[in-house]
Amino acid sequence: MNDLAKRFPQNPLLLPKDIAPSTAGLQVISLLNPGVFTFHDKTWLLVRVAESISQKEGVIYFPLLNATGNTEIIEVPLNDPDLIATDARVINYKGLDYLTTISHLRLLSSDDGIHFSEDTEYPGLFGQGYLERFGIEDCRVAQIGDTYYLTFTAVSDNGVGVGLWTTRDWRHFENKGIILSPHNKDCAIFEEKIRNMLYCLHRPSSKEIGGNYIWLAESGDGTQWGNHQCLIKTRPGMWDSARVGAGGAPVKTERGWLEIYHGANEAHQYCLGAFLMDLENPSKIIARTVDPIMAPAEPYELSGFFGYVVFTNGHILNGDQLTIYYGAADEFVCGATFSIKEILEKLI
Ligand code: MAN
Repeated sequence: MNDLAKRFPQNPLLLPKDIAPSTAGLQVISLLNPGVFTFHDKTWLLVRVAESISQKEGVIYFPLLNATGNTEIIEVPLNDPDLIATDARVINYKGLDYLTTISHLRLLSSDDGIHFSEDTEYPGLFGQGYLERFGIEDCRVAQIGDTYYLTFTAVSDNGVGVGLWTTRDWRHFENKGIILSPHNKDCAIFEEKIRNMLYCLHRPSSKEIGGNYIWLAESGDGTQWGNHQCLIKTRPGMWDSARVGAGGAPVKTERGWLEIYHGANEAHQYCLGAFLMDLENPSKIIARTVDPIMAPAEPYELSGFFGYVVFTNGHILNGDQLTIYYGAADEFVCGATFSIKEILEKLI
């Protein structure tokens, strides 16, 4: 492979058929973009499970949580003139946007980092209330002391924002509500305070002036975020020309905070790159990779629910080795390792 990632030979590690649907009648369409953490000496994945019902010819379904918290499936004929269905992920019906799947998060653990399984003592996490009617997605997990911060994408007809839950034991959760209002996603909290403040990367989007850029914010308590600064922009004509967004928690290195991020071009092709922030002042960018450090290449990355995608939002650090877990083609969960040294060599 012509990039820096050493993919696991066992890839894909998890396929949709490996996970049981959350409710009878639903079907798991894809498994993707896991949050990653260690707990009780095991590696854990908080996997995004996207569900719908089996596709039927001539119609399209869109699932959502109704007022009683149950999943309801709306069915629209494909030839309905009010339907725009050109993207496998999102549709527009009668002028409003919907998702074609609804996501929740499932906990899986492993002793070897390769074979993952569920434990009934740790049930899945589901969207709650009207701000999560279209599901919760792409959760980053940051551990600070003995508290885990879960920042995820909360989707509803009101918009796409960032929700926060905290936990210490993965059985009891505190729901802190929406911490970054729409349109915002890809929120990764630094796992260490800097000058007694918490920091996060996040990705607000602006439809008119501006774009899909990575921002930095700081907070005293993890719920109220301020002092927002714009850090990383899209680059015209390059692989990250249309959108950029943070991956997992920044990694502390002797040269600075290292962040693996995703970038996509106008054709919605997702690759990974890296940038480096100053250790004392993370709003200062020291360097950014020119070429992707990982680009879709394997069959399971090139074709699936939404092909030509590698997307990570979690990793495990062990000395120089960074093991990322990633969503491939928006359908499978995979693993790969990087050498931190090799990434830093590209950051000059
Ligand atoms: C984009 C994609 C989808 C996701 C929606 C809402 O369209 O990332 O996978 O479901 O945004 O977050």
